[in-house]
Amino acid sequence: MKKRLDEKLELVFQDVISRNPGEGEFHQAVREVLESLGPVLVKYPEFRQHKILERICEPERQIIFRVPWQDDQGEVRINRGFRVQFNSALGPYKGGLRFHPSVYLGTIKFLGFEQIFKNALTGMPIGGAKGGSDFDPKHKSENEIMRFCQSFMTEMHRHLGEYTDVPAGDIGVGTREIGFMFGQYKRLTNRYESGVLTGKGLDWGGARVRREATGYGAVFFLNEMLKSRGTSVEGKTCLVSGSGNVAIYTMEKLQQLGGKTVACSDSNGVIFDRKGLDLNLIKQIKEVERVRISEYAVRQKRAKYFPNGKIWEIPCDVALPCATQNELTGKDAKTLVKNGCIAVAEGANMPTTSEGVHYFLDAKIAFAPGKAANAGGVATSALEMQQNASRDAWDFAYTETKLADIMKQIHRRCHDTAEEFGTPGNYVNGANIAGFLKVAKAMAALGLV
Ligand code: NDP
Ligand code: 2IT
Repeated sequence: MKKRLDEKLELVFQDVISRNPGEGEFHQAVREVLESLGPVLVKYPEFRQHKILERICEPERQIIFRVPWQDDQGEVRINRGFRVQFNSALGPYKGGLRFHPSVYLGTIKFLGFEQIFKNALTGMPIGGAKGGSDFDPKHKSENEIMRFCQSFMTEMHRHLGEYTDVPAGDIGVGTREIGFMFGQYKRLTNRYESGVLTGKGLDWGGARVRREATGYGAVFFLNEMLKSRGTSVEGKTCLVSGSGNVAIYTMEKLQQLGGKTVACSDSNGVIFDRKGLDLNLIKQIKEVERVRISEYAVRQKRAKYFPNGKIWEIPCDVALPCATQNELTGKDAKTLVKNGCIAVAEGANMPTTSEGVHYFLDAKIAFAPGKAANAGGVATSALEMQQNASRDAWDFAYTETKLADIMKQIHRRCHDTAEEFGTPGNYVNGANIAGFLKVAKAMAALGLV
């Protein structure tokens, strides 16, 4: 059930609803942060005077633009592009680009809002932003993807820069798309400005471990959380939803640490392999051939494919939702806990509905919210910016050690902050409060801007 907000926070929330009508996910993300902040405003009354909350809920800049392109038949197509530059108190705007037909302004605002606190939690100098388009990359040829990316960047380039705004990937945007956009940015600006995008290929300014970072980071966080409860990933049976970038490298790190993933999914269905999924086969299907996950059951006979199946009904010790927002409901949370699940780490952004989150918190299982658990991706993006700025390229082991350290620190920060504010073990409060405090203090110091 929803937590009550105190009167002043309720007013802030109602104002957000009336200023941003119809943007349900954005309201949800704001409410979830506000629910944690009551005790913070008691301790720091100056934040009220500076109207930090009202300011933090209003993006610094929102850009919406037309993206015209031509398909392979010569037909003109029109999509809508977005970049919401939410907060730059800690550094240049930073956050991914999502290409998915469901994208509208409310999606980008919710993701940009989450990104502010996530980026603050990493301890790196990066502000919060998000962008994307309602373009559907499915069933498009490589040439169509390239033409779309070029058109998208033709408008967006004027708003970017290594000191201004640095996008990366998200759903539907990986190294291939970042390459097409980087090529167009370079052409338009006549600058080889590596630091303007992250998630680049290793041959042209990319950083080792960025591809793996979000998934690896989520498992590092999960393991820290389990260790603080006297156990670890080793020997655990795991569910990982999705089968994209985050899901694949979540499964890889789980496997390296002795966990067994028995199921993953895509938007069409669920794959179940009781002996543990064959990661090489998944990579072949998703990264090389770029086809549907149902193909796994065609090639691995012992596996079962459930079209439209519900992954959260499979018994597990640990669940990692790594696909999309609100994919794990209150009912799913109940089923998971009933089946013995002891920990949930969100690889995706806001994959658990607010009912689900409250259910997990009340059940006192270990629950890691996305803004903490999936921060390894953007943290490694910041490491990529660092390498670009010094024209350096670190090796895999060194970079992975840095990522592991960062995730450990984020865990510690969330853990200790939850305790300090009277809710030990509540990583939702820990992450919201620790992230908020860092940004709020910087905003107060920078004056009324
Ligand atoms: P990908 O595009 O690589 O993969 C997305 C996966 O999620 C696919 O399996 C996709 O299935 C599934 N999916 C997407 N939308 C839906 C939907 N509406 N319903 C059901 N399944 C869906 O994206 P990523 O792995 O990069 O991103 C996954 C999540 O992780 C997102 O929430 C993203 O915001 C978050 N994230 C990503 C980071 C990164 O570095 N990439 C960093 C931090 C968070 P299908 O192919 O059928 O669409
Ligand atoms: O949600 C996220 O943190 C991302 N998609 C990654 C952002 C980034 O800039 O690396």
